[in-house]
Amino acid sequence: MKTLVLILGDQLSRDLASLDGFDRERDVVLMVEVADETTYVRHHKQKIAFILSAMRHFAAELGAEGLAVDYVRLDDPGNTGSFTGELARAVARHRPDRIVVTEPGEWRVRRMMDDWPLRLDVPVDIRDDDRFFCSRAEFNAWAGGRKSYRMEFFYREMRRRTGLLMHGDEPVGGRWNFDSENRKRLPASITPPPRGAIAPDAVTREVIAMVAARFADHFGDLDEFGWAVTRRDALAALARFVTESLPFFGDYQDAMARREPFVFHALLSPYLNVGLLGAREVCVAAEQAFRAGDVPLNAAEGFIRQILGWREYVRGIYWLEMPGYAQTNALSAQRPLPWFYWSGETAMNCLAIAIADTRRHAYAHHIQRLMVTGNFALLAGIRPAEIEEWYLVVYADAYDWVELPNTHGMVMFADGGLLASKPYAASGAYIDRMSDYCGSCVYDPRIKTGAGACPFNLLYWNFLIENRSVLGRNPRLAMPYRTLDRMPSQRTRTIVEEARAFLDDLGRDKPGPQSAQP
Ligand code: DLZ
Repeated sequence: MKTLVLILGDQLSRDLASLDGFDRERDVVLMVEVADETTYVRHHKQKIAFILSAMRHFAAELGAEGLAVDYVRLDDPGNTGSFTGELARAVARHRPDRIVVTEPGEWRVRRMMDDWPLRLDVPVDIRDDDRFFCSRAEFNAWAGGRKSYRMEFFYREMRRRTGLLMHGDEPVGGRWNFDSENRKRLPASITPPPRGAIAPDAVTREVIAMVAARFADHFGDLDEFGWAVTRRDALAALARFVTESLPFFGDYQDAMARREPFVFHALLSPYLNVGLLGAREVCVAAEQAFRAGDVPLNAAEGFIRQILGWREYVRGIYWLEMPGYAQTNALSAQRPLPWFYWSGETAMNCLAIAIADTRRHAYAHHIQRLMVTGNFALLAGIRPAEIEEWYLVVYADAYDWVELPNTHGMVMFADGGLLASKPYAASGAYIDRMSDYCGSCVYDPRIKTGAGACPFNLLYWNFLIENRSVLGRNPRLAMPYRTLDRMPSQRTRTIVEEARAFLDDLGRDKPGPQSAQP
């Protein structure tokens, strides 16, 4: 039986389920660069260059191993621009008895696959993506019957199941979670290691030139492209992270610094999400470094929790709750995304820095995403679908399965608390405590209202006031609501007035209603 194995751009793993049983004598791998995938949202230029270059390298590696690979480039004549169209052409070329594919990461593509057997007149075998610790069926079994889900309980279950950082039945160190030790500000005396950017090779340079020409009007710069595009280089990046950054990762996990866009973060998420690295090997590397005494427990645990806990948890929720999940809007947020998310032109220094970092690197670290760009979108009541698209566009690691729950649930609380127990709303004081951004800002986080007041302060209290009917009884917000209730009514009136004036002004920086994203 001749099999055509379709490998998608985020399935670049040699141990992919769809490659199981591949017959080198008969079978063919198909990989396709298609316009639909490069433009269904207007991805950051670096994201496109990263994926296409990694795809080309992966195809070459399979070819060098002796597998027959049919690779369609974006500018190949006759390229139909879609997965379905390219599969139809490949079926005509190869006349396979069946198509095998690993289930995709996105609901959108999964729906597309439902049509393939009929459209292509070939049976299609869609295999589970077993590159995750927790299968979709296992997650559904865990979630079954719960009204809301909590990452912490899922994470403990996963620690028990995998034995990672376990001592028998007990968590190593006697606690499951060391988050409270991971909130230090970055002192001036500590300099994180340089990023370890990888110089683009000839293949990557060719892709970069093509992306620069074809996607010139997409957001983002290509100049500092430094991503690994092969498994070998991704493994080297992992090794480098474990020795140079992981020892400090825990302490400074939440820190933000003007001149340090990466602090001690791993920058491994793009590699994990396209399959150049596996979740298990990454967690095992962190655990081994801890057990060897090279890395403190708060660092190893904090890092492993992101992958074994959070990453698996959001994927489980995505597949469990889609497609309805994307439609909810618990806080009825309706404001359009301010233009400065694309231009970076805002007087709020923290936002300007996070957006500039994003433009340069197709990357911002977790706390910039959650507590700066995300916190602002939450407090300003940005329409969830607009900020979700922004996150999907701008980050090299963003795919719907991981971006949507993180933004819709964790950042925007648009699911009403299904995924997280409270909205991550914070005033300017939080940003000031965790960063060096505020010192050079025109706004002052210590000023609550009036001239120079940090907009995050106004918006924070205004957010609590405006959303009282939904959030007022949330036990995790009891303290801020008590503080609010003790405020003199004149003060709350001033806050609301000034917050509204600020929000009304936000739309004015946008060049025009239908203006394309840059
Ligand atoms: C994100 C992306 C881009 C930009 N381009 C391609 C492509 O040309 N070919 C491809 O196979 N995959 C691409 N991808 C990744 C897909 O969008 C991703 O595989 C699906 O969204 C399923 O998760």
